[in-house]
Amino acid sequence: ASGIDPEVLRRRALDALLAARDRTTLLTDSVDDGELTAQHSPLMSPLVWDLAHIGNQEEQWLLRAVGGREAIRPEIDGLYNAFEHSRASRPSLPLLAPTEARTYASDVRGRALELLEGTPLHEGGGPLERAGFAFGMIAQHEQQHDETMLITHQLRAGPAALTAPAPPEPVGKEVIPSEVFVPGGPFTMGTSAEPWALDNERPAHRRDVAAFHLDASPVTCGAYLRFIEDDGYGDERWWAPDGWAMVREHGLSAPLFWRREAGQWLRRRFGVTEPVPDDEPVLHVSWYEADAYAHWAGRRLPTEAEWEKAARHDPVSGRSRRYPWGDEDPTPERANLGQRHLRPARAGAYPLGRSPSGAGQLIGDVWEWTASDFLPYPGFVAFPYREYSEVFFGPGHKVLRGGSFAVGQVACRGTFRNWDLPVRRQIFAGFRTARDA
Ligand code: AVJ
Ligand code: FE
Repeated sequence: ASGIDPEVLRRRALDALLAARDRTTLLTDSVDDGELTAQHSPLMSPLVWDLAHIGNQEEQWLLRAVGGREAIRPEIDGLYNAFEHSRASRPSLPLLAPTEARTYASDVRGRALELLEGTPLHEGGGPLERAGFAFGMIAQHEQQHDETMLITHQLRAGPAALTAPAPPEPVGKEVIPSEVFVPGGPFTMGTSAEPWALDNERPAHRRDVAAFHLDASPVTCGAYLRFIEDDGYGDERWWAPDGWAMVREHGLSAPLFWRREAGQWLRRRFGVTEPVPDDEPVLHVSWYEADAYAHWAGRRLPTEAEWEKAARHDPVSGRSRRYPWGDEDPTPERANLGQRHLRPARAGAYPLGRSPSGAGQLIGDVWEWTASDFLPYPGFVAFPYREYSEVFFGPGHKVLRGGSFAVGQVACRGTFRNWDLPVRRQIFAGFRTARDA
């Protein structure tokens, strides 16, 4: 039981669905039809696939599963099933054309909003309806694809299609400590109360975590440059064997989108080339690069449990918060989320977002690689479909925490778990490091 008034949840679902659709529209209207159907990278779907897939998931879970409606276009389900076709193969499928995809997604949305208005969300309902779970899940799904589409925008060649104001600067002359101390002892990990928490965040359970130190901010580009300049990419000692193989095979020498020209490090960011900023969290590094940097620095990546304890545990009350700053939802003063800015804020920004341990920028800015494999919590139950989380559990995927500037706030919280392959670099991922106390 979430204890939240169903009418509040209905309003929240509406706001989250509308916010997601505003962003989806911008991401798909800011390039021409040729770019919507093109493949900008074999790692990504054409943008027009994401658009119709968003509509198709919404149709399946809201209109059909919750509403009991007939399929609008049953013949397209297979095209938009992520497990039937690899991303690389999607451009050659008979996909809906841009105009059809837009019409389909907005047709589904119109009916879904009617359904939201008419569906009882109280405790006595079924598991999809209760507390508006299916509506919250679908809003999260669209916001996750908005992040995926922003990755496609970052990978596309050509001049900028999107712009955004700079994120806030760190305030005053406050010197942030380089690391914070988190005392040892048990804490509550995961959640059984958050109404729209996804299956992999459940259930709440106790975890014992030994005392450790954690970087107060994500590792910056400037710090990462010292690793590069110390021949970090050329020194096998720092690398996991598969990471070293990746470095050799692809000749890696810096984060994705960086290059060195006339003695200066530059990066390409949404169609603009600019100097690498020293004190901004580093982005576009794989798990292997994060892990190698940590070893070079004489440190290690935090485990997922350490990350969550530093972010949520309140030593005064002994309970775990929804967010580092407390239980209140994110605001623009607390975290860099939702594509308001198209880059992370400098280390030390968002003082109002800090955790009781004193760590900053845990939520928003950059996804943070952890040392941990993506595994189920004790008592995990797949819901509502095995393909959301369960099929990805295992040593192949590493957990990322905290969300990036690109993810919407409904899909980001202290318990939210993301995962990816350790070789992936196109995602908006950075990291921070830890050490035993
Ligand atoms: C949780 C971000 C890994 O993008 O593959 C979207 C989210 N799942 N559609 C992904 C998701 C189904 C997922 N991640
Ligand atoms: Fe999806």
